[in-house]
Amino acid sequence: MILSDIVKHLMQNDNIGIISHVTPDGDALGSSAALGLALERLGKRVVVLRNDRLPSKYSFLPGSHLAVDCEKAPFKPDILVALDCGDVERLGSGVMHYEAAGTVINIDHHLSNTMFGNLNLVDTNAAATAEIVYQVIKLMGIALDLDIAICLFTAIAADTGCFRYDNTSIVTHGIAGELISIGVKSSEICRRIYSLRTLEQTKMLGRAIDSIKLYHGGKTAIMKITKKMMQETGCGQEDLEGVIEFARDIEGVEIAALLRETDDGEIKVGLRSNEYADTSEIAASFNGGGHRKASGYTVGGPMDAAVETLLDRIEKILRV
Ligand SMILES: [Mn+2]
Repeated sequence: MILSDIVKHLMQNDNIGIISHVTPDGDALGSSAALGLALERLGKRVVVLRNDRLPSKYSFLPGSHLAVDCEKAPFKPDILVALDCGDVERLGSGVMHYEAAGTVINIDHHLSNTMFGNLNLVDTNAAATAEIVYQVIKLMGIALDLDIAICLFTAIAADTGCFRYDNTSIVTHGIAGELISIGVKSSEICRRIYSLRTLEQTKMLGRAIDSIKLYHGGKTAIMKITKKMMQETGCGQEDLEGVIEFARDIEGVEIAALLRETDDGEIKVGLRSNEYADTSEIAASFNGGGHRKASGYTVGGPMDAAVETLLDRIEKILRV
């Protein structure tokens, strides 16, 4: 069984690198820190390799002493564990460790995962990669402490919209219950990652909401964020997590898209659906990926052209 193979590899090797995807979200950060702390308990040499800086709202996460920039790894890992990462490109500058590592373990829950590891544990039923990391930690025989529990809980809460999305299962609630029994403050973490915003983030949210237009008889909501809006509000891309939900939450909407102009003029597109639409299909057709109800891709500009091609693609899969 792949899970026990993975545990065996982790137990038998001492230099372990953990990496996740560029522009990390709560699952990427929480899963990485949880596994890092667990392996540290076993006396392993562990490093959590970071592509991008830590978004400030996740600065409360334990395990930051394990994290370094990809370029500054203090040792060459024998094993590289990639978490929550659908393909090698998502490793960003971490690809150098991917190429150098003896064994790559790929643990993920994305439908679009390319099975790029030597050992691949991809469970698309898991609400978060952290649910799989929880199983790994348990099988290694490590008792969950409060720090590990906070990391796992944050990761799961982030990927389930604090237990609101329909990826939330009995398993999800079971794990969350155990983590709460260890001392995790559920309401505090959900507030930190979902409701708490700086004034700048709040102003940006207002402008993003203001940009929403509906198409296809109200079934598609498009939100646009320009470079200029980012400059004027002083926000960076890490300030936009969750903004797209305000488009998805509009009554009657099946597919919501957030298009953001990057500094180099590309358009990053996030997609969400409510009931039946498989957004990962749309993302894949633009060389992106993700889950059925949450996915993304990047295309060239300008913004209006990106909106037009996206609307065409969406129209083909919407039920009218
Ligand atoms: Mn995830």
